[in-house]
Amino acid sequence: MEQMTSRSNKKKVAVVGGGLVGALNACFFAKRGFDVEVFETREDIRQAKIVKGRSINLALSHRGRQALKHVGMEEKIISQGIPMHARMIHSQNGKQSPIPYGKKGQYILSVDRANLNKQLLTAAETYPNTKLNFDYKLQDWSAETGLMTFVRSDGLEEQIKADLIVGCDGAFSAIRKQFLRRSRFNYSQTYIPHGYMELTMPPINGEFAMKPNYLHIWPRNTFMMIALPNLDKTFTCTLFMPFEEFEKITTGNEVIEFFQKYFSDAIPLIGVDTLKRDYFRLPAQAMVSVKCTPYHIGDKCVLMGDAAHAVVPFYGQGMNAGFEDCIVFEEVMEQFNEDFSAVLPEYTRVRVPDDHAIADLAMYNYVEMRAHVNSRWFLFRKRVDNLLHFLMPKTIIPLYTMVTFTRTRYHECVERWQWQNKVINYGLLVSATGLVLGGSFLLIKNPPDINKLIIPAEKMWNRLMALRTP
Ligand code: FAD
Ligand code: EGO
Repeated sequence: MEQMTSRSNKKKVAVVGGGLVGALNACFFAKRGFDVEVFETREDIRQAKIVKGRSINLALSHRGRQALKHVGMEEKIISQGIPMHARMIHSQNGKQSPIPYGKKGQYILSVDRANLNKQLLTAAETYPNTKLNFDYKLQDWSAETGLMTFVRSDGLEEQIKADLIVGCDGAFSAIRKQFLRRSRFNYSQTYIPHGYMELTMPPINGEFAMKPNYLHIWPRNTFMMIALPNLDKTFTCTLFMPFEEFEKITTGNEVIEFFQKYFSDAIPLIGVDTLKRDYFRLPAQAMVSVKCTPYHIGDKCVLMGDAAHAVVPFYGQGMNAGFEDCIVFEEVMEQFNEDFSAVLPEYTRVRVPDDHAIADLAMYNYVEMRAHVNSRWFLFRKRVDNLLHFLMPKTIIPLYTMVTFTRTRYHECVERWQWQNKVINYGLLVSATGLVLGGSFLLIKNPPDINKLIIPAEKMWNRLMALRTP
């Protein structure tokens, strides 16, 4: 057994998973002076020769940015992101309509996942009290002793102990397996019927094929496609549809036929040959929603990011929520003087309602979008949202705005949204009542000539009678 080498009298924190949340969390713990070690299954992506074929990008918004700011990384990441000031809605006939996200400074950023991950790992490494270990796959750990067992690709096993284990190992977390064996641990996971596939839209004549500073959306009810811009002037298109539908398409010509029907404007932009090829490069990927509680075991272990709450990607909040987890943990650490036996239960208490709320909101968007949202409805809904906000800026704030551009606790966004809906419904009721009363008042003030009403009624009666055949 190997004890993590002590570089100070500070406690030792093992961060399991060197993905987005793990790498950021290492910075947070290192900044507080802990002895931090990160353990990541994969090789160091900064040295990886085989660059993965797909360049997936993500929408970074306010919550994620605030977390990056805490560790001094905001400016650097922003400078490598592409602002998206509005959605661009693509109608079936090819028409494009922009709908701004909000006021001028309100935009989301398209960032490259691999680049973000690399930058965060490098930032973590600059702290002298941090060590990164790649090719370390957590196999098992003991909730009693805190002893972790890692396997390496050469088959060797290593056992390591830490004062605190931070599980940031993603939606299929190995750390979470020990939680599942315990009493009073609640867990649910749901695979949705949709899968997703990423397709690259290359530049045309060295320029972006579409306007770059937008989140491009093709809402077609159950078939949805989005595109986010990349620094290399490509777009990454993500096609969402039921696995059943993915399976129906088996030849290149069927791909084109399908796109012809639903996303015809994208065919010349992606290119017929590229489309025929890329569609079959990788099978559609699954999406899972995971909710659980509590997030901790005693003073030993805590889950963050997708390990605690995988959400479906229909709000663009998964990473943002995971990054915000790090801020919330930091705040609780401050409040309870880094006493893990108090910090961990408090973290569960404050964070679970918010992570569960965003998991529900993301699932709600999925259900709503696949059921009724085509391009007309999308435009109508967002225009109504923007109009109501313009008329009553203090009272009505669109839900998407609260979630994306503020740090209002997710569960409060939901409560506030429900309250606003009541206000709007009350407003509609009052207007409708007003119309009826106003109409009645006008009728009383200017009573119509009774004969003008009776004569047409009589005529109608006679006609009806004439229709009667004995
Ligand atoms: P991960 O990124 O999954 O990282 C987990 C890490 O742990 C990995 O590096 C893995 O190798 C490692 N690991 C796993 N098991 C072990 C083990 N046993 N031992 C050691 N290491 C291990 N979020 C947004 O905010 N905006 C978006 O626009 C957005 N778009 C998305 C689109 C799609 C199609 C999908 C699927 C997700 C999207 N998300 C988005 C969500 C986002 O990808 C995740 O929330 C985010 O990656 C979570 O980070 P994480 O570090 O918790 O997990
Ligand atoms: C009526 C109209 C009801 C992710 C519109 C609901 C999500 C939902 C996947 C967009 C933006 C970042 C995203 C909006 C709605 C990312 C997002 C939205 C998608 C799909 C996404 C919006 C990556 C839902 N944000 N969003 O308001 O622009 O509205 F279309 Cl499929």
